[in-house]
Amino acid sequence: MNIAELESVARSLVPSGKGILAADESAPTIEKRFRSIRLPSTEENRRAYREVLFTTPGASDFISGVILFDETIRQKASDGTPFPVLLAEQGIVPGIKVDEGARPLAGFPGEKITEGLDGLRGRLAEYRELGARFAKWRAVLAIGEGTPTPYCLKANAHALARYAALCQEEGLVPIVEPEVLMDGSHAIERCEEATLAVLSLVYAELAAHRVHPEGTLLKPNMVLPGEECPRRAGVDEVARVTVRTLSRVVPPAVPGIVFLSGGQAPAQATAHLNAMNALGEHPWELSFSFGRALQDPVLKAWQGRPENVASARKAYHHRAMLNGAARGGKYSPEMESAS
Ligand code: 5MM
Repeated sequence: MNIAELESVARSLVPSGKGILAADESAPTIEKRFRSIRLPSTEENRRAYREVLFTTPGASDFISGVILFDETIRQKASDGTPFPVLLAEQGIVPGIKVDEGARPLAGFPGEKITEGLDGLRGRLAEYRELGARFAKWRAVLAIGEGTPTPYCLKANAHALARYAALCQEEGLVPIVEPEVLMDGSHAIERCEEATLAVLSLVYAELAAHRVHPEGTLLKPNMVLPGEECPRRAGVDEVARVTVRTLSRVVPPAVPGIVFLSGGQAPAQATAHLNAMNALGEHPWELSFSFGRALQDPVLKAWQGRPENVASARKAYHHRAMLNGAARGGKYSPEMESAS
């Protein structure tokens, strides 16, 4: 394991003013996204869409890395350049989603365990050959009656740590993503409790698996009330509670925390990130690894039509720029309408 390289790649993913684009939608997820613009999910449409994102001029001013899916890391731009090469040429670090999805956890109705550990060592070696320098594995925790159970938390924390140790052995920086979902009517306090519980277990397991914290990144949910909770939380409350939760469990040795957006509206996710950074200095960089919050406006603008590529690129660049500003607490909602 080359510790110096792992640390340097991890730090290069969280420089000031930049964050990560999560473009690692698996086949069912991209199909769902394309359905919203009535576009069939063919291999060529998926390739063309990713090409729009990866060839946006100036995106590298705000984007440090891109998470790819297995199909995407093997695809090429129209001029024949492999996507990982195209990104690396712009100074954007290519990454790869290596989990194989969350499936029902046997014996625990309504709960899920993320699969993909079998054969992972070999897949990681291949992804490194293809140009990936970091990886991502997502665990999904739902808040419900009696859930998440301690067993579900432990099983997912264990899998995340086994994945992270294998990544570091293969020279890939693991992004560790335990996502407490926003679905439901729970109060923000329950999200805080569940987030604290999962992160405590994740860091205990990472230490037990001898994972080197300086060569990792954390991708957590922000602490939010459930989507259907009648008591909404203000931007400042979300920022304060999220930072408080993280400061209780995430070691300062971790270089960066790159939030997922989890279904928040794009401007809301940006405002929350901004408010956290505006609170002052933190032990870790607070950044983004957004999927929907970066891409929703792009898909709407693109609609699968070549004549819309310029406006799709504009939408992506704008969203990336706003999140880049939020990295330093310099975003304001008025910037949304400025082009
Ligand atoms: C981009 O979506 C990713 C892939 O999801 P599936 O494995 O379900 O297809 C997803 O892991 C994403 O990286 C995170 O959930 C963050 O995305 P959001 O949209 O929540 O920011």
